[in-house]
Amino acid sequence: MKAILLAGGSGTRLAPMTAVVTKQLLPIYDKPMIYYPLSTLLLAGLREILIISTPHDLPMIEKLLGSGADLGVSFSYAAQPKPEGIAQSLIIAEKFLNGQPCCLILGDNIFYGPHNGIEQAASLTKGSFVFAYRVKDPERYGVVTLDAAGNATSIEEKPAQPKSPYAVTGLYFYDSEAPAIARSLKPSPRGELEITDVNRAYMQRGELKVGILGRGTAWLDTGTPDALLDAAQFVQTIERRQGMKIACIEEIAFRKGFITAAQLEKLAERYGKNDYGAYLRSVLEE
Ligand code: TTP
Repeated sequence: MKAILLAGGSGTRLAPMTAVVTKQLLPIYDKPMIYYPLSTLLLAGLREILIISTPHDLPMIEKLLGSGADLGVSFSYAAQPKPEGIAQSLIIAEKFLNGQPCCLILGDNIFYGPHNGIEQAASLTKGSFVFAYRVKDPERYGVVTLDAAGNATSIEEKPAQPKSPYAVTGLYFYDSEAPAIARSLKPSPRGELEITDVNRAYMQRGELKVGILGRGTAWLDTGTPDALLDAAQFVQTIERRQGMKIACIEEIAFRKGFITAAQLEKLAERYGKNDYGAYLRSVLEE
């Protein structure tokens, strides 16, 4: 399965922090935001990743992440000229996907906790799979209801009266039909190709499965100043307590066997004596 990391958008809620740089390059505690969704993909074993951002931000993201070769993975890059919706990423990615199923993750979503469900979803070949998470303010998200077998029974974008507390998270798995479905959509009143409409199309075919991320999992989005700070403090709390890093992409690449110890050592050298470099060396010594 191939993966798409969508890291554009306008970031209006975070302005002026996003006046000259995409939110995905803002820090969440000790690393750029984009490392977090990227780590989710790597932990799921996905190694062929298309990164989509604005024409302005794409060169900076490419400078940060490069070809992926030093992590034993492959990054490709594509621009989304205007933020015309999350579902548009499936159209932009169509050539890259080349008829394969895909995983789409949003650049401002942080997942922390057991990853087994996500790894399993990455073997999907037919239909679609999304993750739902219980939140206090479902009206801000796509909201889904499901039956006992995990089939979606309704899905609505930002409903005034949510039918359930379950928000659809920014991690989606689709079969090879997704780009064609996205192409068949009309823009919503807010002028976007809505990912909820892609999901609804699958639901209408009886092909939208929903997995609940349990209360032992943290799903954070980072679109507002408060959410950004909450996420940073969450990461700081766990990292300080455990002495282990969340979303350290070099460590993940090593533990997954994408790179050798010698390659990790070389990556550590980049950071000299700073804490990040020391951490990478501690992984090697373990
Ligand atoms: P949003 O948070 O919905 O939008 P935004 O990032 O533009 O922020 P704001 O609402 O404050 O203006 O986007 C969710 C994620 O999807 C985020 O990582 C950006 C990304 N995105 C795109 O890359 N292109 C798009 O067209 C849209 C709508 C979102």
